[in-house]
Amino acid sequence: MEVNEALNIVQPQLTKERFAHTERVVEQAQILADQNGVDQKKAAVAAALHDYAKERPLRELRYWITHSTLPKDLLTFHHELWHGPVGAQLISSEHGVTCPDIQSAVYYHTTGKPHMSRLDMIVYVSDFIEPGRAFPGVQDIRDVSRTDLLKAAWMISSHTIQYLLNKQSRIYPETMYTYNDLTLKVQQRKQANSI
Ligand code: DGI
Ligand code: FE
Ligand code: FE
Repeated sequence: MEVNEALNIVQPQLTKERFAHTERVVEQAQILADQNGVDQKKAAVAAALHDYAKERPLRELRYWITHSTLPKDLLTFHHELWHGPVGAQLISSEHGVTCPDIQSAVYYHTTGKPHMSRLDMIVYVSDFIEPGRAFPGVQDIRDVSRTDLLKAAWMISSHTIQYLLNKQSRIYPETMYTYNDLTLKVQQRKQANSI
């Protein structure tokens, strides 16, 4: 699938604002793919599809989680977590996108997961740092992403957990596992470099 085809699939699913966010995530993902030796086209298609299910009604997202193999515990956590996993299913059932690498990047773009591929990290990071984002600290993460994808992903994971703790939100297990995995990888690399 070409990126323009992916964007054409997504556009009718999203508001103008959300589609503009998606286009910026695509551009950011192409830059990070180029810098990290990842297939640019694949990264662009995954980025284009990442929020495919974002604006489906909650009852529909709930329906797909209930009537599929998706983990049921999602339903006991914030509905913000639902659109990635459901989106990964819908791009396959509605548009035949079955590439496991793209599926994974869409599925895990909100929580991350342990042992993310470079493509997973590219979509996870691009979603957070695209130029429309104005979170406190985002500029630092943009700067780091230019040379260090792993560290940028770790900073995002850490930022997300701190943000959720500040709001006294519940943290989905996958979100915690991501933080633990990235923290270990960043620390192991630091140790290896200091030997
Ligand atoms: O879909 P986007 O808005 O572009 O971005 P996203 O899919 O990364 O969603 C980000 C939201 O998800 C953000 O408000 C933080 C929230 N989130 C991430 N992990 C968790 C979470 N919310 C809860 N309650 N628990 C989590 O573990
Ligand atoms: Fe999203
Ligand atoms: Fe997004």
